[in-house]
Order: sequence, then structure tokens, then C-alpha cells
Amino acid sequence: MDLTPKRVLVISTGKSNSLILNHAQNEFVMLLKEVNLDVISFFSQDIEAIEKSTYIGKGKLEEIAYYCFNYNENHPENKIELIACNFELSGLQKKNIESITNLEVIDRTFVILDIFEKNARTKEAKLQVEIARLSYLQNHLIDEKAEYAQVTSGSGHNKGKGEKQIELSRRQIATAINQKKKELNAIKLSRRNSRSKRINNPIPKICIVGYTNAGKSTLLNRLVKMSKEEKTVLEKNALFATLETSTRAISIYGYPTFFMTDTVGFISDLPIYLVDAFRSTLEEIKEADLLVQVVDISDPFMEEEIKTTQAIIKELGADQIPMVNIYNKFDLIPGPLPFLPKENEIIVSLLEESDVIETLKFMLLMVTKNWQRVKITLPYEIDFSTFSKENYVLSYIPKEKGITYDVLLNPAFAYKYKNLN
Ligand SMILES: Nc1nc2c(ncn2[C@@H]2O[C@H](COP(=O)(O)OP(=O)(O)OP(=O)(O)O)[C@@H](O)[C@H]2O)c(=O)[nH]1
Ligand SMILES: [Mg+2]
Repeated sequence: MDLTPKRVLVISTGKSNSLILNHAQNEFVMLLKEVNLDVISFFSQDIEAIEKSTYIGKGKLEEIAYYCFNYNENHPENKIELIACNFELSGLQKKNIESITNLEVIDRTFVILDIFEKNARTKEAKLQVEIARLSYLQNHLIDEKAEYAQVTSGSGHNKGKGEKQIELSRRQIATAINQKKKELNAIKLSRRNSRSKRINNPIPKICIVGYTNAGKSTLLNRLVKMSKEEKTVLEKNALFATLETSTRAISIYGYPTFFMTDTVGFISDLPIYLVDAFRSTLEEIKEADLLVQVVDISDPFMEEEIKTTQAIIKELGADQIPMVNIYNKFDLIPGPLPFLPKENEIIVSLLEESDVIETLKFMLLMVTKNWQRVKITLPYEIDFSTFSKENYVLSYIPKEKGITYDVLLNPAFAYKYKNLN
């Protein structure tokens, strides 16, 4: 999409002045900002059922058309140029709304696709967005009976004559999708190879999931920095800043090494095209030993966001994996703890280094739950650095004959140490 700012009118559904509608509208405004669209006015209708040809009622659309016409007459310098619907439209609905309002219309899916397109950096992310975009197009082609295309040239071979434009376009799009899927598969293969190396590795695997802008990449980056690795990932106050899953080995002195994966953020009503297109990147979630859900505690709608994340995890078939919640951005809410965290929850601000360490310990205790806790005395020849990278050392006391550890032993490495005791 071209990047000059445009003025838009937003249409939503829901009870006017309700909290839910307000939240949905605010979130949509943030999405629109990401693609340089300024909201001028809001309209909403509380609909019981979707109107097949226009999604919301025709009367409402006529009211909107009238409003836009008057507004544009009175603001010739600042005209409303576009209508953005906070729901997904069919091709026919879009066309009908355009003809009633005389303005170009885009829907929620289109906006999210644009943001993904803008933020895709790797070849894999780019291909996935292109596939999602093509699938969206395929589903939004309008069957216009008048449009027939002359496909073949006049060689007496009239195979395509009279073929509907829509069928031709569908076929072209399907071919393009197949082509891109092939390219993606090649990339997936190499991703799978490095992944299978990790799967067979006894090192714990933690995957960060959660709503967009919650602080997932921040968590990974803070830990990467502590482990003196320089390969951080992009963290940014923006929606869908991360589109690729990035895995880093986190090795912080005194703590066991683990793999940590950052993933694409979720949002309510994440278009199915995107969930499908990103399935291969998200597959990694299924191989984690622990899912860490980062939640923005300052967001008044965090409960809904948690539900959204859980629904997507379920849809991906990863809901059997243990999950813990990190309530982040505590610095943004005034006063004491808003609730008492349960055993699998922690409230933090990842901008605070001490909280990052608390989070690290919390995650490690959760991911090492099936490791055996023992008191073991090892001779001084056993290197502390290696021992604490493979196992989780909770405390240690140097003694005459060696060091006595209170430690959670990684079952895969226990054989190395047990007979030294
Ligand atoms: N105030 C405050 N801001 C934070 C905290 N943690 C992260 N942020 C900010 O929140 C913004 C989003 O952080 P990211 O880590 O990029 O969020 P994300 O979850 O990876 O977002 P997506 O990649 O879009 O899904 C950044 O501007 C961070 O600096 C926190 O504890 N407090
Ligand atoms: Mg991110």
C-alpha cells in the first residue's frame, strides 16, 4: 500500500458506547496507524445477523454515505478518502458498500495483511504473507456474470472461449499459490533440519507466545543480552513487529542452557489466511517443552487477549504443552499487585533487570519440573560452568572434598555425575 497518510472512516459492529466496542475500535485504530491511516469518524451498528449483500444494514450505509458526502463538502482539504470495516467482507459486500458510499472500502483482514507485508523481513515471512494475500484475493473475487474473457487466440482452437474471467483468475491465483508454496517448502525443509537437531537435543525448549506488543521479543532480547550473545531480535512499540520465529540458545552463567523461540504475535480475529500461511513457522510451538505466554497487564482487555492466544494455541494443536503466564508491563499500572499470581504465573516489568532474572528462574523451575532434585558432592575437577549449564544448580556449598550442590539434574546428563558422588 502507498504510504501517504489517508483519512478513513471506520465501521464496526457492536453496542454503541459499550466497553467491548470501544476496545475493538481502539485496537483497530492502532492497526490502521501501522499502515498510515488516520481515523476521522466512527460508525457502528449492533447487528444480530450479517446482511448477506452489505454485511451491515443498508439504511446504516446510506446514513454513512450521506455523512461522508456532507463531510467532504465541508472539508474539501481533508476529505474522507477511505472506509475501513473492522470485520472481514466478502468481495460482493465490499463492492456493494463501495457503490453505496462512493468511496473505496477495505476490511480488517486487508489491513492486517498490509501490516504483515510491511513487516516481513525474511524470505520465509515474505512468502507466507504473499500466500495469505493470494488466498485472500482468491476468496474475494466477484463472480460477475457480465465478465467473460477471450482466453485463446484465434488459432481455431477455441478451448478457452467464453471462459469466465473469474475462473481464469482463480486458476492463475491457484498456480501462483502453488508456486510460492513450493518455494516455501524448500525453506521449510532446511528449517526442519535445524529443528530436528534441536528436538533430539536434551536441552529444554521454551516458546514465547502471546498477543501482539505484549513484550515477547523484549523477553528474548533481555535474556540474549545476559547470555552475552549479540543476535537480538527486533522489539518495537508496533503491532506485529515480529513475523518470524527466531530461536536462540540462552546460556547465562550459573543457569542451565535452554532454547528460546520468539513467535509472531496474535490478535483477535486473526485472519484464517494468516494462521494457515504461518502454520509452518508456528509449528515450532508444538515442539516446545514449555509455552510462556507474555501478557500486557496494563491492557484492560488482557482477559480477552489471553483467551485469543489460548484459542490459537488450541487451533495449532499445542494445547497439551504446559503453559505459564508472564504478566508484563507492571510498571505501567499504579499501586500494588492487582491480583495474587498463581503457581504458574508471575507479575513483572521486563524493563527491570531484577525482574528479568526472576522471570528466568521462574521459567527454568517450570521447564525442569521432571528433573530430579538431589544433594550431590562433586570433586573440584568437575567444572562448575559445564555442570551448571547442563543442570539447574539451586545452591552450592564449597567443602573440603568438593562442592556440595542442591541441584535439579537433567535426566539426560545424570549418568555423568551420579557415580561421582
Ligand atoms: N512500559 C513497559 N514497556 C515494555 C515492557 N516490556 C516491553 N515493553 C515495550 O513494549 C513494546 C513491545 O515490545 P515487543 O517485545 O516488541 O512486543 P512483542 O510481544 O514482541 O510484539 P509483536 O512482535 O508485535 O508480537 C516495546 O516498545 C517494548 O519496549 C515493560 O515491562 N514495561
Ligand atoms: Mg515481537
